[in-house]
Amino acid sequence: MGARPEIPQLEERDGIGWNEAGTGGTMGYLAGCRLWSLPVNQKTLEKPRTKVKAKTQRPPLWKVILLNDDYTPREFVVLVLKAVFRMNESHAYKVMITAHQRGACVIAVYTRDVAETKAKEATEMGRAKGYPLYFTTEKEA
Ligand code: TYC
Repeated sequence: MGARPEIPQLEERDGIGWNEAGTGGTMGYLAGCRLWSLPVNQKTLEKPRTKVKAKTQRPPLWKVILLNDDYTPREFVVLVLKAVFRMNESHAYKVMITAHQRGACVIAVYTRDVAETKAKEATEMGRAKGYPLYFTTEKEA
């Protein structure tokens, strides 16, 4: 014979009360007496046991990458970086020279939509002048 299960503490012993603490089910009480109990899956009155956690997921970020080429004038690359990526002169120059020396340079990260739009816009500025200037995007690891 196992020990009788302990009657859980009631919030309300007079009148019909509900108790769920540690029971794994719901029990009904009247004047301190247990009238019935329901297993978890038959409960008709149920309070959420856990707080709903609001998950605010950040969108993944995408890199915009500037590729070097042999034809686009340096000043033009700087002009595009300033216009499309809102860089100041010295930052734009540093980015341009990094791409020039290393072959490519990550310019900035944005949401996918913004990254793709800016890369297209910047590439198009070069194309309009007949330059092979190219900006691409890549999902951040
Ligand atoms: N390499 C080019 C030149 O010497 C300049 C340049 C720099 C072009 C960076 C593209 O992403 C680039 N005129």
